[in-house]
Amino acid sequence: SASFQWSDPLRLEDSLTEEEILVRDTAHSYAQERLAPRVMQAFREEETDVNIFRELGELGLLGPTIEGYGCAGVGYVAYGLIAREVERVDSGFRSMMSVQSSLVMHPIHAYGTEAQRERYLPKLATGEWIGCFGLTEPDAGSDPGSMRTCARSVAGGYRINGTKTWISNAPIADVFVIWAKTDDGVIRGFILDKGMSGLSAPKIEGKLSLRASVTGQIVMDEVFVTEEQLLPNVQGLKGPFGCLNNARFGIGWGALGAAEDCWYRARQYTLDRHQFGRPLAATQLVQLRLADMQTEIALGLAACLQVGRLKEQNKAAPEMISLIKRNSCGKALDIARRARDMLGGNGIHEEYGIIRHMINLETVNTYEGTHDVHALILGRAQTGLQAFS
Ligand code: TGC
Ligand code: FAD
Repeated sequence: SASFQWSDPLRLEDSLTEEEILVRDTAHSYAQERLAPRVMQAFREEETDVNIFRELGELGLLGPTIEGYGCAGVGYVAYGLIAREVERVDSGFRSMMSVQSSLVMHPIHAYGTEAQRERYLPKLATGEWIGCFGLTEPDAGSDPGSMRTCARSVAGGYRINGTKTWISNAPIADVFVIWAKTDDGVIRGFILDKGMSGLSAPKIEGKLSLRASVTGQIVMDEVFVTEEQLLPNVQGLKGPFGCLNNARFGIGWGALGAAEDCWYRARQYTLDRHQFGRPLAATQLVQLRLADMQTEIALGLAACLQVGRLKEQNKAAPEMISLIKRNSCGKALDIARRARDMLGGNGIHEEYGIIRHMINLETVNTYEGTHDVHALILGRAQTGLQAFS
């Protein structure tokens, strides 16, 4: 007869292939055995351990959906499962990974020349090189089309000027995929290498969220690049948005991994903690909250799986990805706040992890398109009316 498992109420497991389960288990073991013991220190001290890229690379977890160039060539559901396992430990670790895979390796693979692919992808796949993605600017966040960074045509190539801000991995990056307007005002992608004259990536200090993942600016002062550094096969905003489609998809899965960690911890804590002579979990209010968490996570994951399967058939529209990114982030943030409350005073202590997830999820709900921007994308798609401007 049909059985019910509280932690997998809709039997997601039964919808996964053997390969996906293997990838998921690899990511789970790595995250729990190697990342979890490091996370408290990384968050408290704002330490970004570059070895994490190498470790992820060794396990084939970087750029995993790419075929060849040292990459694993698995499907998008497997990619989502990796994000979920890594973010179960910390959103910052998932951020480091998803920028490398979706925002750096993907555009080089999708829009680059064969020479660019061969030069960059193998070293990014092993984690020997670290990548970052520069779209956001001080005056262009939700509206990247208003970017000011420009690539002026000069003899033998381009001179790039501008400042990108809030860039994950930038201070430790070897490879910078940046977006700039050429003389005709069209947005184009360029690959910059660390050490180029006029290129710097100062760290942004004072971040109280996502502290395990370093964030910086990319300052470009007359940086000269040759034509070989231009990504030739895309023009316009669909270049960066094509990358964001993959990264946002991964965040849809990842945020729910963080939510699951909060839920499991709240469940265990309320089973163990007695007040008024009985476990907190024996109270109706606590059971209501646990049921709400379980329901939102199960429904959210089912939606991610559905979009993942469509993505594997090339049938995932960007709006579907907006729907899961927005839903997962918003719900995960609510779950983290609720779980924090259920642990009482202990809920604010680093030992229990929940407040860290909660603070991290504030960023996750904002980057890659804010919760409200994704609502506007969905609103436009159902009304035909553009509400951004
Ligand atoms: P809009 O008119 O909608 O579109 C302009 C052109 O782009 C195309 N396009 C897409 N193509 C592929 N996939 C998508 N998702 C696309 N969305 C739009 C569109 O077809 C059009 O093409 P064409 O050929 O007709 O020109 O553009 P808009 O200027 O009105 O945009 C509005 C809006 C709000 C949808 C968009 O700008 C937006 O999504 N804003 C949010 C910005 C954002 O997500 N930034 C993310 C920065 S990267 C980051 O946060 C990384 S953190 C990662 C980590 O650390 O883990
Ligand atoms: P704004 O666009 O100024 O938005 C502020 C508020 O206004 C939001 O609530 C927003 O929803 C709302 N708003 C904006 N427009 C509208 C509208 N038309 N109608 C109604 N409300 C609106 N970017 C990169 O390019 N690469 C990275 O690697 C990267 N990493 C990041 C890491 C961190 C830790 C953070 C915090 C951000 C990162 N970002 C990165 C930037 C991120 O994508 C932006 O912060 C995000 O897109 C929002 O832009 P903004 O911060 O300028 O906010």
